[in-house]
Amino acid sequence: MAVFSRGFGGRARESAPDLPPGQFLTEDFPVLSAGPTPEIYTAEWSFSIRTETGAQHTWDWEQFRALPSELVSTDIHCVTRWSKLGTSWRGVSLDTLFEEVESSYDYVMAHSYGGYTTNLPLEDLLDGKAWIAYEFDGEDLDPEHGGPARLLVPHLYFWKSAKWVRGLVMMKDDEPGFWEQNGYHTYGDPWQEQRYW
Ligand SMILES: Nc1nc2c(c(=O)[nH]1)N[C@H]1C(S)=C(S)[C@@H](COP(=O)(O)O)O[C@H]1N2
Ligand SMILES: [Mo]
Repeated sequence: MAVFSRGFGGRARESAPDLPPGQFLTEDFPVLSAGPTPEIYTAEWSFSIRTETGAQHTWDWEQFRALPSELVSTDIHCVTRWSKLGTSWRGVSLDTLFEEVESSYDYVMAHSYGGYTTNLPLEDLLDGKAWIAYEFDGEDLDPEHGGPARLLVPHLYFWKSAKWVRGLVMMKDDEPGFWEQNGYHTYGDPWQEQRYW
């Protein structure tokens, strides 16, 4: 069998069982943004979850940072074929944030400062699968990587991990976000190679 290596100085899949099909390892941390990095001051930052009743649960930075946080060590997989293994983050579990939220809807649209959106099933945000992350490698999250805080949903392609996230809106039906309207798969499971539709 041919041993191949391509892009990002990566190693081929054979040497890394943690690598989903078609992905290549990278040691650095590429920045992928559809627009400019927004300037967000934590004094003006807030995160909210809005439900079908119009109820809005909002946390300012102080309230958010007072919530229990978790250290998360995880692999991340970008649809442009780079993967990074064993990344380390700190964030607040979506389980913690949803403790206060009552909704019968099954889907979520994540909204970011700057206008980016991405859609997810609610169940992919719960049960220890997703965080609002504010540290990477023990440091405040860089603005380029979504600081002060971003969504982290590592079991799906990384476009689902909305940088500069400012809120979630509950949806009755699945509706496409920014990349999903532009050809990316509605769900985006890297192990199924759900890249595009
Ligand atoms: N707000 C916002 N979030 C975003 C994006 C974006 O353009 N804007 N790009 C997505 C894509 S396609 C990827 S691969 C990751 C990249 O995150 P990184 O720049 O920290 O590597 O962020 C995702 N979240
Ligand atoms: Mo991406």
